[in-house]
Amino acid sequence: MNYITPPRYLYRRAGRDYRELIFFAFMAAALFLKFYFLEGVVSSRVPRSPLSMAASAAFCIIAVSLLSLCWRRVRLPLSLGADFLLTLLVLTDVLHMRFYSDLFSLHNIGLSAQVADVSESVTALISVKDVLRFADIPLLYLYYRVFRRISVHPFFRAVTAKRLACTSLLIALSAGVTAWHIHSYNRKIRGVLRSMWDRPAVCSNVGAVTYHLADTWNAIRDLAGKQRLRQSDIEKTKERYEAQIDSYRTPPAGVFGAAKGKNLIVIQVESLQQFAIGLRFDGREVTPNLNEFVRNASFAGSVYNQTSSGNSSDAEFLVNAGLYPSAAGVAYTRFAGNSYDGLPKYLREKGYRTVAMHGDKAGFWNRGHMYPALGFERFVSKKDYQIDEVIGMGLSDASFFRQSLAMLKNEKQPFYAFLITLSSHYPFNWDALKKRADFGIGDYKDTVVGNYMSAIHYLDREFGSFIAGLKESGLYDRSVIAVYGDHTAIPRWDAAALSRLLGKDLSKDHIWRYMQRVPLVISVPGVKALPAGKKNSFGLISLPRTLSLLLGFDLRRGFGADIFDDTPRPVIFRSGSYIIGDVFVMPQNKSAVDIKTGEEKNFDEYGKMTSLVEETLAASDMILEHDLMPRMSENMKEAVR
Ligand code: GP9
Ligand code: MN
Repeated sequence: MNYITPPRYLYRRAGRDYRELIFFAFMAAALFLKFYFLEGVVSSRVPRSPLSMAASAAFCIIAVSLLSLCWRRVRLPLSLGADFLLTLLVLTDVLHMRFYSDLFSLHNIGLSAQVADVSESVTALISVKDVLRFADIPLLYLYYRVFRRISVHPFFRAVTAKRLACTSLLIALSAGVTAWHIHSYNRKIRGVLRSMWDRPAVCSNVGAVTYHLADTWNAIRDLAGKQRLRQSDIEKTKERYEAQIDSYRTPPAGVFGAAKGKNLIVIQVESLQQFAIGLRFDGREVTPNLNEFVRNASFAGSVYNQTSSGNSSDAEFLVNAGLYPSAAGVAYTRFAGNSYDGLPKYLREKGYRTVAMHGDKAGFWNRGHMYPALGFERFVSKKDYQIDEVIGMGLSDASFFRQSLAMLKNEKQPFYAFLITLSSHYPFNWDALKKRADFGIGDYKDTVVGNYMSAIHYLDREFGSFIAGLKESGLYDRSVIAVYGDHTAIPRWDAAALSRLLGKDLSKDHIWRYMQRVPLVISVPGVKALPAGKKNSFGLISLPRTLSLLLGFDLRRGFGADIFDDTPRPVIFRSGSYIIGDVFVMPQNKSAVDIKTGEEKNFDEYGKMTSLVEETLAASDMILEHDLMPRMSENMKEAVR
């Protein structure tokens, strides 16, 4: 083969040979551009931080520098191979963004097939432009072939001490800058790289490469932390699980099948805390529509917030999987590959159409992968709604309720519709929200508590329209409607403002703890009052069984007993503390206190209950970690008919 000899000035200056340097500089630039454009695709959905580019540039420099220090003979194949693999990663992300509006995660490997509306094959997704992302690889190879022959010196040179020192310095500098950036981001939003609540947002802040490094680190941690599963573990887990199921009671008269054949509409309201219900400000009701819903409801009470670092997704998980949040990381992002046996799957088996609706991206909290795993047939997410009004993180509640109602009217019945609202999200001061909702908060203007009142007042107004629409369409009388808050809203550092608003001192621990409740309101057509337990406290984990009993199904799955069961049972929190009746027990501090009066109780009396709580959390964790749900549900017969 005849090569054209390139002019020397292209690769030699002042007696120095720059062929190799040009090779690696070109490779680094090409890689950087690939990540740069990928981050461009991602940031069409979330704002991009300029530092994300710096992080990706630093990574490209590090990767290429390391390759340039490898043994000469393997430098070329290693470099081209690494380029190919990184390009493949970029392409995988681009395809994921196209379909899921989300980035690829190691935790989701093999889950793509679960998403019902992804029917096209991967090849149909790829365009010619995508293949061009690999173009630098043959170009680099060609460059090497052409330039290697034109000098008696080898193309790839030996690593001298000077070169080693310069490259190491470059690596150290790049690594230092990246590490500092990642550290400050992780500090600003605590634990974000572990929980990965919004992968595109993480990517847009720390860069695509850093996102993948964090994702890989999480996967390694999870794998390394996974204990070997022994037969005795399975037996212990099964024993606890079955004991829990066996402890379920036959509900009191008037509960089982009170809403037989009806639809189920569950509305998870963002940050709806118990104190907001019935709250008046300046003589005006903050939530007039919710208050009316409460007045007409068959059950209106409160349950304790049991969520952990998964926030909204943990609330959904408690209600739909009947399991506790994950001990480490977030169940939704770590365990979407598991089999679940909760409410949606169960109702689907019973002939219900199961639909989840939420006006945010399908990738947020990994919902796009998690919902099919939980048994939802359809997920209506941001891409399915007409985005005609945005508040904060996604579609406004007004538009969300309006469009969801229109869809539900056409849904096959009976259905289970799970609706998650969004606009009343912390910090409650979205500009668009302020424009849409001016509650007149007086001297609470610009405070968290004041903004919260406005946000919840706005939610309440749109909730009212939704209920009116349900009534008009006849769906109200054909549906059980359950409304609850996903978790609390006001952080403890703002307790003083809340104290002022409510006119009571919230500074004591037990009183603050008692405030950590969210409302639970259930409307059953034609039922005035449900005989719910009065002595016991409950958590969101009680919902699956509660709702199934009303629909006439004896769901014997998950760790939550129903709210009609008044036998003393603990409301278990992820930390290992729990509430039994009105006593809050903190085994970590060996303390027990009456949550209503503040009276200290004798902790030693709670030894047995504490062991039960430990065993229950351990069983729930074991089920999650080792995907044991299918083995738990064997032989679970329905007792109530
Ligand atoms: C976004 C929303 C997140 O989809 O559900 O809420 P959060 O988990 O941050 O409370
Ligand atoms: Mn939430």
